[in-house]
Amino acid sequence: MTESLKPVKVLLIAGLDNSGKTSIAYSLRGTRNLPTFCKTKPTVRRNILSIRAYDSEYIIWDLGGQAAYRDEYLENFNNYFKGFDKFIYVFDVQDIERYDLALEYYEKIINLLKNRNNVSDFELSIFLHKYDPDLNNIRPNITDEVIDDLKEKIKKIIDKTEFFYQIFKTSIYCLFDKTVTD
Ligand SMILES: Nc1nc2c(ncn2[C@@H]2O[C@H](COP(=O)(O)OP(=O)(O)O)[C@@H](O)[C@H]2O)c(=O)[nH]1
Ligand SMILES: [Mg+2]
Repeated sequence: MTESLKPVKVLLIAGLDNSGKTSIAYSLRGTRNLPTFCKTKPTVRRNILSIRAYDSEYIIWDLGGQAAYRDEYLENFNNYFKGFDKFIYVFDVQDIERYDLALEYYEKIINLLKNRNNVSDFELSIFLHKYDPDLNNIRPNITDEVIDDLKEKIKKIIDKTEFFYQIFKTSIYCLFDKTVTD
């Protein structure tokens, strides 16, 4: 009997440098321990992780976010943005000074994707990342209004009626959950 081929799902993660892409990739892989997070260095070009879970194989392409790489991806867009099932774009909510730059990069990617015929071949998720549980205390300047304003700007770039996507608040610091049950 021949073993049936396992489906492969490809996830592509992009965003500015330091937005948390590599940490998210490790979290998705389940390597969520402290030494792993302490080891993350700026990603050189791209980082590829492979994960086997249940009866599928997942490949995560983590695209390095520094300016030189961003330019390279946009210039040779079709070499990098091809054959993926899910695209995750990461905004660092704690990096208010670079919201505009992050939006600009996001818009450029979306416009290039829109110019293709197969825009609906994949799912799009947007992560408002570093939305840590104690964000209100550690960064009181990041108010609900600031986040809402960012969300509005994201929605203006591409409307959900044109292409469906979801926006999530994410953080790597949610590993331990404590809920009263009794
Ligand atoms: N506060 C906070 N820091 C994070 C979070 N995720 C990643 N970081 C930190 O952000 C920095 C950049 O992370 P990294 O994954 O290398 O970002 P990348 O350049 O986008 O791959 C590191 O110091 C991480 O520890 C998060 O959810 N909350
Ligand atoms: Mg990285």
